[in-house]
Amino acid sequence: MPKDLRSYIAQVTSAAPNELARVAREVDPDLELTGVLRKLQEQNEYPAVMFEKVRGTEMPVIANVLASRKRLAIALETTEAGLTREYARRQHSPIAPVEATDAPVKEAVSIGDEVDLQKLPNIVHCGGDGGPYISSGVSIIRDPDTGIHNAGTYRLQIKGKNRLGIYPGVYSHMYHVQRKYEQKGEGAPVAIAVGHHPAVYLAGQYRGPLEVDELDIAGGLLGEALRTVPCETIDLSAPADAEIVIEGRILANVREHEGPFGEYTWYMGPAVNCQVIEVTAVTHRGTPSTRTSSAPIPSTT
Ligand SMILES: Cc1cc2nc3c(=O)[nH]c(=O)nc-3n(C[C@H](O)[C@H](O)[C@H](O)COP(=O)(O)O)c2cc1C
Ligand SMILES: [Mn+2]
Repeated sequence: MPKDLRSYIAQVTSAAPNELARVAREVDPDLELTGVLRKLQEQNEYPAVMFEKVRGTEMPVIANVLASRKRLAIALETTEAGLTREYARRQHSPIAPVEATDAPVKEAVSIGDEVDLQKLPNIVHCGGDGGPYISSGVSIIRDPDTGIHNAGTYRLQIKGKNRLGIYPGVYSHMYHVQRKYEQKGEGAPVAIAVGHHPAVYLAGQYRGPLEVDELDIAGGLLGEALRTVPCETIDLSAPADAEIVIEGRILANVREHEGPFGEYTWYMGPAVNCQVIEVTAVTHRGTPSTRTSSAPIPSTT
């Protein structure tokens, strides 16, 4: 069994059941999920929270996945005391991805006009946000000069059926690589994996030189090769065991109003003028083995 969000949830459920809370009743995607997290936070509690029913979508949502050292230790198969050392060891032991022969993420495929981002959980996180956001996707881009992959989490504003705002800071590799395409007048193919093993998210936070392939880092942190599969509509591969993959292109020479967004710092991140993704396909998984609902498990912060 490849390591993915589902295997990780199963691992947490057996190793530390108190680390996962479930909300069975329907919640409103507009501020209610984050309201629940905030209440827990006020009690100094940070369980992963599975929202089983979110109004307006078939998909459950899991939040707070990476919010405790105990759960991070479970993710890296170590102890809390050993976490830093094990992270460092894995970070320095990259493993190249392998192309998967089967791809759970292709169980449902929407291409072109079939794409509707509004069928995904459209979560409004904070009062004053510019709209619904996908706050924890791992966006993957490939350097057109070297073929090296870069991964990171950037806030993604849902702007319509097939349009996302993406805000890569000017310091980020994502920004730098996207500009390389733009200087040739080309859109930048990007694949966004939503819902995967925490190690894949940690790889997105890796800060190293541009020459390091962050899919190799994902493999190192996972402790096994990341399984990838070619995208449907762009020349790029994406994680085969993600819950959802969103494919598209960052449009060249287009900047649009995006934000504001209530940030992890507890301050409002201001509205900015930034890049836009035209989404060309959404693929996702079907029935999770760990639950009875017939939907994949995207995640949010
Ligand atoms: C939940 C979350 C949201 C983030 N949102 C953004 C964002 O909107 N823009 C950004 O530039 N960085 C954001 N970051 C930080 C980047 O993911 C991080 O700096 C990453 O290492 C950048 O990778 P890169 O330099 O390879 O592009 C976010 C991180 C997390 C965990
Ligand atoms: Mn990078």
